[in-house]
Amino acid sequence: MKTGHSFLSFALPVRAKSDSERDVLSFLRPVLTLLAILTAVVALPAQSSAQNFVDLEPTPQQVEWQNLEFGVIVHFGLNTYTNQEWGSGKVSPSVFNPTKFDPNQWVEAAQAAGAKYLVFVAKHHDGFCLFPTPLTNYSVASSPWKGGHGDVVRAVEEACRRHGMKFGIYLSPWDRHDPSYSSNKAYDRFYEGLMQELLTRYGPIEEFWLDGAGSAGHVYDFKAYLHLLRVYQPNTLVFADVGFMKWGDIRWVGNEDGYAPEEDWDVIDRAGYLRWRPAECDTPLHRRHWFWHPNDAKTLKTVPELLKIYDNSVGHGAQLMLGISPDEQGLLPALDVARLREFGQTLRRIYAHNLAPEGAPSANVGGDARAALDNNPDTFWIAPPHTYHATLEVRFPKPVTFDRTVIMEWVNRGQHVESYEVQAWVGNKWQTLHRGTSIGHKVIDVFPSTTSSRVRLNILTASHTPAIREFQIYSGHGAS
Ligand code: FUL
Repeated sequence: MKTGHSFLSFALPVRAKSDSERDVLSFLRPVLTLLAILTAVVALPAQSSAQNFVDLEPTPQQVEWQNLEFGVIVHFGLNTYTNQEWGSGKVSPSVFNPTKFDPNQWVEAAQAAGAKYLVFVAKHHDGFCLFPTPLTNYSVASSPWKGGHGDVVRAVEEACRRHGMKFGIYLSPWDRHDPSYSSNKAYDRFYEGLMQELLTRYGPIEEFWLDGAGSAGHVYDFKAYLHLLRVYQPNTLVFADVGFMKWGDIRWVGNEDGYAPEEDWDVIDRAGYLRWRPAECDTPLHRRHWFWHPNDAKTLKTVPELLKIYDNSVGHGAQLMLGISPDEQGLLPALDVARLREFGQTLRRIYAHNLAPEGAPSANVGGDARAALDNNPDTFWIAPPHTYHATLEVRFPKPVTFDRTVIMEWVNRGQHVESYEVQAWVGNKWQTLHRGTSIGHKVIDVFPSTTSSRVRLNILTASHTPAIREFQIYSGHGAS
């Protein structure tokens, strides 16, 4: 705009010396002015709103959240007592009466599996609130549990804090009970009221879940919801699925199977503008069941199934969110607890012994390559400046046998690796064990068991100087 103003001030003060000149000038002045404006516009410095993929970086909150890798979501409410997944909103709160309610047991079971955060469903689609609120009678306060004086959200939150587990909340926008739902504006005020209570009563909220199911055709005032959220909980990350994606800091991976694609980018294009939106893979521990159902042991996922899910979610740079569901007593079933423990034990066994620290970077690797081999994700190796291809070779004093690698990119300044190979020196040449695309927060690559004293991460292409937190080498053989 500055350029434009200087052009105008040059063009306008043209003075005439005679009447004829004045006539010509009075005719020309508007033409000159128009010309000046056009020239100014054309001469404007190119102000582009285009963004470059390589410039996109996560917020500190996103970095912290991505480091958690694995969380659980807990569904517990009226559906638990009615063998339902989507409650009608017409079930009486009188059915809610857990006799052995113990959220410590849920948290301990989730931690035994390795989960680092827990999102609790404070209101599902049936509209029943698991916390007391003056805004509706459809809540635990109208149930016989604790004579109507209980607060499930509070008890879960306290159990999480006690065990050092991060705590999050799911508050379904779709509401099949509250009469205000038929009016967009009235419902907005109701939903905001519930949000305000949840955001101000229960301490720091790690993640706020916006589930889009059932909401087709309803218009929500997300701008106001998010405003409220940022006022009371500026560090909370919003999960948002299909319809609400614009409002999310975290995106739905697009299925409930726990699978992220092998090529998984944290930056996505939302109709012309780029945003850092890491994916969360939500999937229930029981096939297709988020709530507890009687006689449901046959849907319980096996350890090999869970390991496959882990490899395809956490192992593809995304977050795993496993759904767990307490029964009508308020306890996770013993079989579920045992399965979670077994899953966690197997993970710990596979990743117990990282071989990389036993080796040393070969002399031709630039930078502090040991930082990627020290089993410490808080340190990282940066390839020499302006290199877009780099190799990190590890040499072992004697051959090691391994069948998987874990690679972590330092994403604080962006996700840059676009293609890479894991290779081993076998029979006097480099043999490619795995060829991949994106790395991001973490990738797990599994391949046939290999023995070698030289292993390398060969970064074929990076959009910016690559930075690697960890290049870990394991023999998980037989563990799964
Ligand atoms: C879905 C819901 O419809 C399911 O009932 C469950 O809550 C799952 C986590 O999200 O969209």
